[in-house]
Amino acid sequence: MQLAVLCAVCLLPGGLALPLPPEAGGMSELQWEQAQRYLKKFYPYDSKSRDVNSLRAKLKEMQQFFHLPITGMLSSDIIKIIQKPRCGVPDVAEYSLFPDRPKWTSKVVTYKVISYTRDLSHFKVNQLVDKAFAMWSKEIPLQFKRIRVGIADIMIGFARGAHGDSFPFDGPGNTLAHAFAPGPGLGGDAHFDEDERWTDGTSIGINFLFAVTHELGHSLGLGHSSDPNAVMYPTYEARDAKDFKLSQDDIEGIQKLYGNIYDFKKE
Ligand SMILES: [Ca+2]
Ligand SMILES: [Zn+2]
Ligand SMILES: [Zn+2]
Repeated sequence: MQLAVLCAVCLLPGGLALPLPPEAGGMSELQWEQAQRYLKKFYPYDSKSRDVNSLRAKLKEMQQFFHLPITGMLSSDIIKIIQKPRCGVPDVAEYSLFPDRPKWTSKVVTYKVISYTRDLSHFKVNQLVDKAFAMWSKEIPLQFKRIRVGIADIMIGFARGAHGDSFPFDGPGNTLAHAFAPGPGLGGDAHFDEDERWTDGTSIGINFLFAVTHELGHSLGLGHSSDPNAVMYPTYEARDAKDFKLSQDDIEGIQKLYGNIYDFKKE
């Protein structure tokens, strides 16, 4: 599938206090272990540069993504990023490895909400999902249609822990959601961690509109953006709900895949 292959958790032999490698940058053992797990999960592809030290290469990739000095060593800046809640999709999209970036080829793409959160009413979830789709469809010649029965291209749902796709959620915090790039089966589907506290912006928690707009970007074929203003930025930051909209970077990305809606209308 288009989502990353998650690696098994890497554990050091218990009780054996190994000296930390220079890449640990003088951080604590706990932080170094946290960083290793994070790098393996969100930077899963081994770089072509046969760097024997793949963790150093991954650290460099991460530093490049987040516009940090590229040292290949752990730093407090990285620790700060690691501790933020975020999307479960890696920062190096798998599709960028293939010449054919997956996208929907039909003009109408169907979607369906298959399970709900206890935190918001069904009505509210449906309304916010519609709103998120509208934000994307405004920019591209693609229509989205909600269906109530049968299998939709994009199946949207909430689940906790293991939920049938080999990318189990991790309890409150950390990974908030993930989605699959366009394709059959799981392709296009978007999953939200029911162990988060979801909100429509009227209370404390993770703003569902922000999260679903981001995940639908993946469902349409976008990877993560390193532009902090982009909806497709990988970490979650509470934003002003009133001004929430796609950034220029998101719009350019999605139009690169599907073209501009105005060009389409002229035809
Ligand atoms: Ca979580
Ligand atoms: Zn994401
Ligand atoms: Zn899932």
